[in-house]
Amino acid sequence: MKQEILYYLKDHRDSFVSGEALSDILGISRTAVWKYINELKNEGYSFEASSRKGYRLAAEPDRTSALAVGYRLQTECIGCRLEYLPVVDSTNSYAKHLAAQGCKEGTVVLTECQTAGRGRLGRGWESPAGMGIWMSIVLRPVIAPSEVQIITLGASVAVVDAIRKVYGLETSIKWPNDVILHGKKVCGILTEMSMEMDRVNYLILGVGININHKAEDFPLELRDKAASLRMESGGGDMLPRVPLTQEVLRQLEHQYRRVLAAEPAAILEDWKQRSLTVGSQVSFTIKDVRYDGIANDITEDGRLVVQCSDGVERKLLSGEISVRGMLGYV
Ligand code: BT5
Repeated sequence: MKQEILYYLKDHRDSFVSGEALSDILGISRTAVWKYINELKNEGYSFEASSRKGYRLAAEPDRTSALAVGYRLQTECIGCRLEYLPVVDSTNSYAKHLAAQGCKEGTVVLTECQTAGRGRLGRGWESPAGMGIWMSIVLRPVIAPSEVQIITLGASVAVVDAIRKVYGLETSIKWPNDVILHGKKVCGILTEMSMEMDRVNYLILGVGININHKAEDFPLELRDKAASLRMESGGGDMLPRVPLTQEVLRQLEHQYRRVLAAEPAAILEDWKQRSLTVGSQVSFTIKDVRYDGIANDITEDGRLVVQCSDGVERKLLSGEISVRGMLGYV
């Protein structure tokens, strides 16, 4: 009911709505209306209130709560259930727990702050309170485990497109799926799966986007390679996180539909267009031997195809090797 009150006031934010009207429309008592309004106030919403005219929504907190993100989200699958936790160890771990209990496909776990955010290969992910979007999505695609990589590639395309649409910033993808702005990492994606023999049980797609950090909000050792979208767009006002969260979910739904419709070529094409790595000179090391070459393609299973200077074409699997661009962090 709290949600209905909030959404009604959001839909009518240009006018006052009386407590009586709200109680009639929603079929609850005026005391109940007052109680929910107070709950919303405690969550950071503020209202203009007049005993004659009623309530008008004055300001909303920039919090990636289920209430805020769910408003006019207009997706069918991704975001059908939104779970919001003010603090959590890792949204991926929490989502895994929900998935193992059988939650619906498209369930999204959102938080303000992760105390043990995770990167790939046991690495950590800095996720300070209120600075970014830290969320995980539960998917149950009917595909083989070997096909899962295309979902991660599609997710990085979704993030780039959402950032462009909401903030007008042009980010790029560094193989396999880091999102980069001006040479610094602004987003990382962690896909984890539970599988049985030849089918995927569930997949957890974890997305971390740095939005409002200042340089000093990053640990020293990350400052030369990590940044937030605000820092890289002039460091002005805080960027609102809710519209971007919503747009990422919409774009993810679009990409996920393409996966289910077996359109990997379209996703790969989009990925390549947004990629900094394909077309670049790269170097990598296998068993202490360094190789140089030009990255010229990506395969459906996410391998980077490199034409090496020794004349051999090598297909690199992410997770095994780290590729460095010759010109900084690309
Ligand atoms: C990633 O790993 O880039 C995947 C990050 C996924 C984070 C999301 S947040 C929601 C969900 N829940 C989770 O627990 N995780 C997911 P990787 O490529 O391994 O990058 C990790 C490395 O990036 C670290 O070792 C640091 O060097 C660096 N790093 C850590 N925090 C960072 C940040 N906030 N921004 C940029 N770089 C960071």
